[in-house]
Amino acid sequence: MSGALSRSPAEAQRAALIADALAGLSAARKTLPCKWLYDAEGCALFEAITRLPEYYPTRTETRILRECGPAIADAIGPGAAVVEFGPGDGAKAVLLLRALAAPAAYLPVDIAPEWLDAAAGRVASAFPGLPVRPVVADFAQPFDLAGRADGSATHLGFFPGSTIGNFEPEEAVRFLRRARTTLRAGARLLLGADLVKDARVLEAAYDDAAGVTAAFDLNLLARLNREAGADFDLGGFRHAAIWNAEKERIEMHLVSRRAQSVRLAGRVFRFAQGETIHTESSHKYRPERLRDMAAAAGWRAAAMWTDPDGLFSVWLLEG
Ligand code: AVI
Repeated sequence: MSGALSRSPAEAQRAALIADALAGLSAARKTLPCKWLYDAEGCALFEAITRLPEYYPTRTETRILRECGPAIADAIGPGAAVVEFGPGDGAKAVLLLRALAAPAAYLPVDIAPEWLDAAAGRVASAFPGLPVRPVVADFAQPFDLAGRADGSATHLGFFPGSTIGNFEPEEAVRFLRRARTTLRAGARLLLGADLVKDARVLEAAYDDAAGVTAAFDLNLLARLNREAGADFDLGGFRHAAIWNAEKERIEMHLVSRRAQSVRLAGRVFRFAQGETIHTESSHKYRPERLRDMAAAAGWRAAAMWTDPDGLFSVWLLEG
């Protein structure tokens, strides 16, 4: 058997992290994929971010789901099987399922079994008797609901949190197109998307006064030290959140405080003072752009709900 085939999931994950780091740090503009921000420490820091005063998306979307719940439920109707892409701790699913009339089932989809267990457990205890069928899959890649699908119910995809904003726009369209195929005929999708707003509000949301987002970003270097044997000096980098007005996205960067070299997997990477590693993009959308993206993926925007300040949007798309 070859080495690759006999790898444990943890070894395969470490190899993928190293491969991505070597590719990203070799690029003319250094970058690291944002999915690597979420190890156990990163997930805990992200949970803390969602409670920060500056980070408005989570509490605003929660408010929309709560206050517009009856209108959302009316638009969706009874008997939908809810398929949630990346359920986190299942808290938003509980809100949605509570609003909906007679949901048929709950199918959380995630690559990480620990997230699935948390979401499935929370929903199962809030709704005894509701069929809960976790699906282990990477929802950023094509997958099939297969045996988990509910033959009699129509599927309602649920993709809250503006996670769609972490995709490049072309990737977002590909995701939306695949979701239509996965959810099958008659599908609908309830999608949370953050809206374009004042750059100062956005930069504060991604560079909070308590430094939690900075710790979340810098944890990526700590992770590379822990898991990839790199020798990043964490004190040699600082976090920055920059509004890119042309691309309408907040970018997180780790900025090198001085000229320095870092070793990783036998390679040496040189940083000039002020050079950055781009670690995440969080795209913000104008309603018309989101509607066009949905249409490019074959969806029709049936309804949109927002908060009184127009910070965040929740969309019902029909296939
Ligand atoms: C997960 N995702 C939607 C968050 C966002 O707002 O783009 C990740 C995040 N990064 C920094 N703060 C929050």
